[in-house]
Amino acid sequence: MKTIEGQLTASDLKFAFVVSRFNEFITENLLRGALDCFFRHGGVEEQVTIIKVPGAFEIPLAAQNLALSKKFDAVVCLGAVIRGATPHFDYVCSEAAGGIASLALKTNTPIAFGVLTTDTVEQAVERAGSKSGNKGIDATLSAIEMVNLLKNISSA
Ligand code: INI
Repeated sequence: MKTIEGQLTASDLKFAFVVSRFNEFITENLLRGALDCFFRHGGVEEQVTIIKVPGAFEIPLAAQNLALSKKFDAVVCLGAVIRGATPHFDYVCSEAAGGIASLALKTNTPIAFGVLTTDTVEQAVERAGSKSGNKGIDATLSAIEMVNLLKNISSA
């Protein structure tokens, strides 16, 4: 019997972090958590590229170009979509989530979903470095694991 898993080590990995400016007071904290996670798992600054986009709706296009460039081992997508009074929220969420999910399969590249979709600002704050953790950390950890997992699968 054989089990294949991915190690949680980022040394030698090149990562791109796509961050939306919309709700920047939240996304800055997601990025802070994501970078801290990357460095604490052995990643180095020279291997990090940060890409800023206007809003979560624009994340998939930027992530697609990064993945297709083949210059990065993984792309971590960070954003915060907070429900307002109109259905705009639903369109932005579905474009961001659907776009990011299909990209990983289309480009065969680990693309992590660190986009908060919340009903309130408070819920977003809770998930960006306060009482419910930091989704930027979770997304980065899963990307690190997936990069190593894919390497292990191809060398199995
Ligand atoms: N973009 C976000 O990242 N979060 C939001 O909460 C949000 N809301 O609520 O409107 C949002 N809208 C902007 C959108 O992502 C695009 O940038 C815009 O529609 C231009 O294409």
